[in-house]
Amino acid sequence: MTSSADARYVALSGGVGGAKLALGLCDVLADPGRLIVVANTGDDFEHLGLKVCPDLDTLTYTLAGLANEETGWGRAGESGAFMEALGALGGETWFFLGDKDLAIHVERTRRLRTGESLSAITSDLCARLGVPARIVPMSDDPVPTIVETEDGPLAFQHYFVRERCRPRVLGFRHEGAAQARPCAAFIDALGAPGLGAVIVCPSNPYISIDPILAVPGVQGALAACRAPVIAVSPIVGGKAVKGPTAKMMAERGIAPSAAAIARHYAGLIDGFVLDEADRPQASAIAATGVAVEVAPTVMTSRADKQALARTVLAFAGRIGAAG
Ligand code: FO1
Repeated sequence: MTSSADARYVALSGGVGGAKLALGLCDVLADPGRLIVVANTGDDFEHLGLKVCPDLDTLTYTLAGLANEETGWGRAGESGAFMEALGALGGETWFFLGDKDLAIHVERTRRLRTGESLSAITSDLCARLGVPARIVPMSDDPVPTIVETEDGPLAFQHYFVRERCRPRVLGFRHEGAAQARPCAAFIDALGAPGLGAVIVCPSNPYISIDPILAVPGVQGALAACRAPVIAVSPIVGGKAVKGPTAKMMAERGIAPSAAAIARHYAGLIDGFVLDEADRPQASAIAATGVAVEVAPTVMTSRADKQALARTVLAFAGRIGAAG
């Protein structure tokens, strides 16, 4: 384990919550080029003939300083002329594609059709937009998340946006996972010397992190990697900081808590960061053999993001030094 300024870091992330910590990491690392952010692509879908990759784009816009800070997804200063015109023609408007945002879907789709890989396209678009870290999709192969609900199976964005997470969730499927290969840059980073930590961002474990773990080879590479794997709880005070994590847990018979998140990641993580509000759960989590850090985890300001990033890096350094 390398605790010096030249350590490399891998972060596993979904969209909005994960991107906040990734931004904090970029801010506090001496060289953000040493951070590789692995994005969930289970949310990806084809819509209006375009390949849409919401978590990749949320990470890209956030790290490029272009994100819409109100929604967390999409671009700042966005307009909706395309959606309005589409609606007037009777087209599908349940999924909002802003006028500026449209460009990334059109350009990615065009390049995918020429045979370029999603990871190569992402690297190039990130460089063009000035993203300081490396962002890679978990896989170049499609692994769409299917949400099994009381209304039947739903494609992820149909569940999440069109149905507003209303149907009760029975489970999740990661379609195509068995045939998928992880991105080479991701697996190489886990095996590379000088890895300081793997950080599981405070994203939804079911729909953002589990799809990454479902890609064959990922869990083995995480188990083999010598750096500490540290997760940050997306649940604070029994509620999700954002999104349907708590609702999904309750629907699956799991009382939403930071401790339940730590249990979900049992066997994968060496360290767990939970919020001050959940301090009473710390000793029970520590008793399972996982190192525990209690810290403010709600990231409202830029300073909050940087503070949590510093906490996670220092925690990783201590675990690494002890191991
Ligand atoms: N989320 C919404 O709730 N409504 C939308 O219309 C919507 C459009 C959208 C367009 C591009 C994009 O990159 C993300 C978008 N999101 C939208 C967010 C996205 O559906 C989810 O936040 C993620 O998939 C969950 O991480």
